[in-house]
Amino acid sequence: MKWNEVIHESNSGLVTRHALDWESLAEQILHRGGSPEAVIDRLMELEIAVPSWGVCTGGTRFGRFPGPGEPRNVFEKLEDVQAIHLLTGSTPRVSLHIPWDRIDRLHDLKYHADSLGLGFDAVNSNTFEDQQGQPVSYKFGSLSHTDKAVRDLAVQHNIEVIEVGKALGSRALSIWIADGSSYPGQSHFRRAFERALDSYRRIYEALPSDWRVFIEHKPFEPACYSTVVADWGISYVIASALGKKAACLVDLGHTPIGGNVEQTVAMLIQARKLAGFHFNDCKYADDDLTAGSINPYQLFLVFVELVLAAEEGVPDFDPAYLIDQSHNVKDPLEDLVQTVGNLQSAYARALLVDREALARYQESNDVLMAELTLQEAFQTDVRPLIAEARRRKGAALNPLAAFRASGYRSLKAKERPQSEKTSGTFQ
Ligand SMILES: [Mn+2]
Repeated sequence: MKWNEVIHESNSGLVTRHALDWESLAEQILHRGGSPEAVIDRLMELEIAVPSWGVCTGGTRFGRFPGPGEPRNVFEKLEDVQAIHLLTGSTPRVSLHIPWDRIDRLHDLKYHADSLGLGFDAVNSNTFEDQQGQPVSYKFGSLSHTDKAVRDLAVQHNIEVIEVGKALGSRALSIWIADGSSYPGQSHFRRAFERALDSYRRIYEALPSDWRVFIEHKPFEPACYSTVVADWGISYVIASALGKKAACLVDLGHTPIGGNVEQTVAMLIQARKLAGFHFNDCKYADDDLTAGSINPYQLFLVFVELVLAAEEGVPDFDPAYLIDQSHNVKDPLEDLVQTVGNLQSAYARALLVDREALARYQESNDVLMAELTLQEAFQTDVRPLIAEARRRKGAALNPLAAFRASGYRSLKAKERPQSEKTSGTFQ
């Protein structure tokens, strides 16, 4: 696929209209006392990692309906991530999942990624399902299991994942443990926590000095009654106990309904323990829907906290932006392109907030004007702004239109007959 030609062709039909829209928006921003060029510069720096499992169709508890042309191995997954990157200009790295992406030829994989212009973000371990031939089972937990042999296996797996990441140039390990209990009485909360912390410590010791480890919390699922790392308080306790290389990852679907995610983000920034994000959206539970599809205002408010922290120069503030979604009914690539657009849009709107005015209204307790200051930015149609940022990076003015016009999916449907089980599906 000659993406340069596809993008050029698509952009040439849109650029005249775009120039008018961009000029009008830039004028509007200037009139409000903002700097359109400063916003564009920041927006062009936004980098989001695509999870390798995201380019495949996800599944639900009820079933999975794979689409045509899905990648059959990690090499093909990288091709798809490259397509998203060239169209959106914002996804230069992929986040692998071991064992779903396990291969022996790591050198070849690194070479393949280099040739596609891609790098590797956080590597993900998996101790939530048993692998073939595994000597002991994760059925009743992994890092917190009552049996030391199971804990040893889970620790060893994480160390192996670090080794994979080192060979590929990753600099972070992301751990989600599924440990927990489904019924009251099943687990001794404090002892399970102590065992988990001890396992985390052993993994932490194996971490290279320039690496970080992301501790992800989740209130339920697969365990239904309790999880060992249920909320950001527990993940903060773990990250603090481990040390400077450990921090807390916020998956936007892992806050109970009604929870204030943006405040959690602000508090983790304040504590110097925000590792980054798993972006997605939800309506009822951990739905892993397209980021910004259900609650775009919340996504905007999260980005407002990030913009404020960056502007205030908070020390150690370097959040990783990762997507964690399950694409069940949309084409996974289209969904990811849409997701990146929604993230660019939330970020652009947050950058448009008049921070001086907001601070002034907060100090004088002018509640209405403080809220309106946020809403003025949120209600701005930033589509010309993000299109302009993409255009300047050589990406598509309208990435979804360019993708559909490319014929990529039908080409891949021919190239990738689904004779084998697609690896890396997400439940
Ligand atoms: Mn996640």
